[in-house]
Amino acid sequence: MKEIFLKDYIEPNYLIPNVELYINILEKEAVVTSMLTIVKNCSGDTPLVLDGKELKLHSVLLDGKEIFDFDYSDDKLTIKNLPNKAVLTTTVSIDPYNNKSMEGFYKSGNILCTQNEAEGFRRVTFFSDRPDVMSKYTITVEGDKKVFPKLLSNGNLVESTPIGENRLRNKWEDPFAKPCYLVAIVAGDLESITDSFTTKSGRVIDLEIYTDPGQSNKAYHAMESLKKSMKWDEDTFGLEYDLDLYMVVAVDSFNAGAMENKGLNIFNSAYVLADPKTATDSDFEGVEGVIAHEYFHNWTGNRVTCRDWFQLTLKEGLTVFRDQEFSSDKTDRTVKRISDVSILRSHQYPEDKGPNSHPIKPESYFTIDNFYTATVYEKGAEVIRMIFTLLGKEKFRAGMDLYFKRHTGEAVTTEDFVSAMEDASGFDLTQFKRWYSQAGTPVISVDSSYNNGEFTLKVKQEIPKTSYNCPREPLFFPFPIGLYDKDGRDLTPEAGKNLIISKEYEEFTFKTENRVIPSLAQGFSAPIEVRYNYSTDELITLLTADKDKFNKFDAARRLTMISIDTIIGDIRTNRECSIDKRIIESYKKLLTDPTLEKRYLATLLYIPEVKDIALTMEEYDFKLANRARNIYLKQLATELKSNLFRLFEDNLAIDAVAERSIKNSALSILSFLGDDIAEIAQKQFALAENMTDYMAAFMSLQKCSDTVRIEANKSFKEKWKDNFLVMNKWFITQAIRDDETVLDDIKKLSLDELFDNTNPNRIRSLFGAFAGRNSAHFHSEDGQGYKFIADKIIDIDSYNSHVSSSLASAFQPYKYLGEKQAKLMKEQLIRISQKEGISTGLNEIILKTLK
Ligand code: HT7
Ligand code: ZN
Repeated sequence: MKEIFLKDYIEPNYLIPNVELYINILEKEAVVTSMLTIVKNCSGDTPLVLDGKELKLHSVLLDGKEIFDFDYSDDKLTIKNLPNKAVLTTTVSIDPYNNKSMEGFYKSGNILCTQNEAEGFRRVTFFSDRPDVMSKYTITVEGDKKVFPKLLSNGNLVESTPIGENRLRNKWEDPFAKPCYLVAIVAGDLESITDSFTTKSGRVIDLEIYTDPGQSNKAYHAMESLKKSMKWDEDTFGLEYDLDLYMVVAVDSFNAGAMENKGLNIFNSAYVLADPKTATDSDFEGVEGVIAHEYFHNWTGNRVTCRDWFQLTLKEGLTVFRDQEFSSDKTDRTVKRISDVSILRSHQYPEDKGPNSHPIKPESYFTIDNFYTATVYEKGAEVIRMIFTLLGKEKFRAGMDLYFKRHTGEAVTTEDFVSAMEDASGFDLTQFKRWYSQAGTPVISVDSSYNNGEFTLKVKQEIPKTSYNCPREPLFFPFPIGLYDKDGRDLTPEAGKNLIISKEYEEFTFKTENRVIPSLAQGFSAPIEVRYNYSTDELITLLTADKDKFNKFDAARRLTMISIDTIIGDIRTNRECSIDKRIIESYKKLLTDPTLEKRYLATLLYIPEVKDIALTMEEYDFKLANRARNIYLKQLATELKSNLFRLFEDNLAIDAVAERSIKNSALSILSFLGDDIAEIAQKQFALAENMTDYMAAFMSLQKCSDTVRIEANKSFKEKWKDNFLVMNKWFITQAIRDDETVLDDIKKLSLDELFDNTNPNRIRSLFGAFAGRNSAHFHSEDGQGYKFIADKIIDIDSYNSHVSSSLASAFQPYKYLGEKQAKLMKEQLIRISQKEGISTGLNEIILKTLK
């Protein structure tokens, strides 16, 4: 394993301004001929070293003449004594049909497609596989026209030629230079829907979405989302699409969500196909968000790309920020913010406490595949959001304009981005830049005092020690606050709205007539953990009165966590458990408050995941966390039963997102009453005309007695067995069931004819959901959960290291487990590490976890 360091970056020794690629798809292999224009970019007689993985080399030609003086070993092709400029032609064979890694050129169902980010292109042909080598590509794809009537690549189709009776050859040209990770090739019998978008300068862009035959009628929502994204990027950032054609292809086998290849996005079908019968409201939002994200990459990622992979957050953090803003504008800003922060808290915060903690811009890696993380993406987006908050909307926009003016067509660094922001705004971001190089979730402990008409907040910031070795200097971030009196009157002074924290310890004093209640870091102003010793009454006041809707939600979250924490204490000391009556009463008021938006009210009915609770414990005890959660939710459901039933019934009549959201949130809490809800859930399950209601009812039926549950399981499977995406939901539901028998069921399901252990979506739905979302049973006391997942990781790693490595993140809590659980987990970690031939990516995760 070789560690790669940012400090070792050097410019490429050779540039490749032009690439001509011929891909000839045959029955058993594809033959790839590439003609690279190579230009020396260094002095001396440095050899040319190209990357190439699992390529069967046929020939190497230099300026048209075959040469033999080269070396192809350890995934590198080395050629010495090159002139300053030459055309290098290589011909290789690759086998897309048996490429289960899903990197490079591979088969998904009946479609052949590529996934080249981060380092897949080296599996297609010999190339300098790094993002700062930018080339103009002409790509010709040839194949049997019956099997592959559609042959697609980046840019514009410039020639389409029948070859004899059976074959077709399509030539594509992309006028914009790009790194090789953005190259895409697709071949298949594809159906499509088409549309167009007229840009602000009047150019007409053809839009095409391709799917498997019979599926394209589910792509209309994706198409609408694409057009909305194009318009939003023009309106918000002045960014116009630059090619004449934008294509999206949906495939069922894909390692991630989607890929932003220039002009030819390739998507996991889960983020393209959606109709109300088969997709939930949340799936619809997922499609809109991912379509937007990949489209926005056209500028933040493609036209301005990363100099090296350490800069990944340059494109990912910024593009996530952009897609979050888009979705906020298109849906409900507060609800979206709460959902984004919840993802950050339940994925990125644990990552920061775990073995793979890293700053948004790491300084070293063994394989970059392990850094497509919540830290680089979601925390990266929070860092951009802080710049946005600090600079304000206009200056942020000026910074973006300057960034594109300076860097379009270049491969740049995060420093280049921050410099553009500073230069355009005059805002000094020197200290702020520490966010790029420091890991860990800062803990902001706030204390308050009241004396002689002065309310003082004492703010202390601590950067925790993490598994990543880096400085822990004070950070600079916005910290807007509100102040409320005990009756909920808003007394926020103007000065409170623009507070900034920059030191380890700071005090802020406000003149108030009485002691007040602070609402801190409003809007979740920074990716920090705010600690303040609120009393239950203070939180209830904020829950009732806080005008900052994020912090109003956060008051509900804090009250829930306090209730569960109290129950944990009660269980530990054998006391009777009960939820504070004041909390119940305040919920009753909320549930009947007509001024609250329904979707927002649904977020206030906050249900934490078991791991969110365990994370607050010094030593993670998932079983106890699960027990306390169940007790809490059952009591909440009992106390609020009539209110929740009323809420459920009052929202039955209108079939719209908001009504479905509040109705099903009520049902979800009521489901902790077990068979009491069987009747209403069965009715909804039988009559539902949309997947949102159907799934909500199905999930609730999982909590009923076995006969009711098994009946629902059978009926679901029978109805949807032929729908790949809907069946993923069924597998997830089975995997996250809270029951001692769940692992035995999962073992049986892994042999089910509908299960395919080479399909990443299926793996994530069954094994990933069990390991990541069924904490109570994955961490079972007999260690069988660990053993089962370890077996799967070992097996999957032999063909798909991306999926095996991400499954291995389930072992992240290792260092926080009690002695007995830790010993059981360690046995499995060691077993994996000792397996011969495990991938570099998996090895990196396991060794870091064991450290
Ligand atoms: N930029 C894309 C990253 C991606 C990826 C990374 C590793 C392995 C497979 C992958 N598929 C797509 C996705 C995005 O952020 O838009
Ligand atoms: Zn992205």
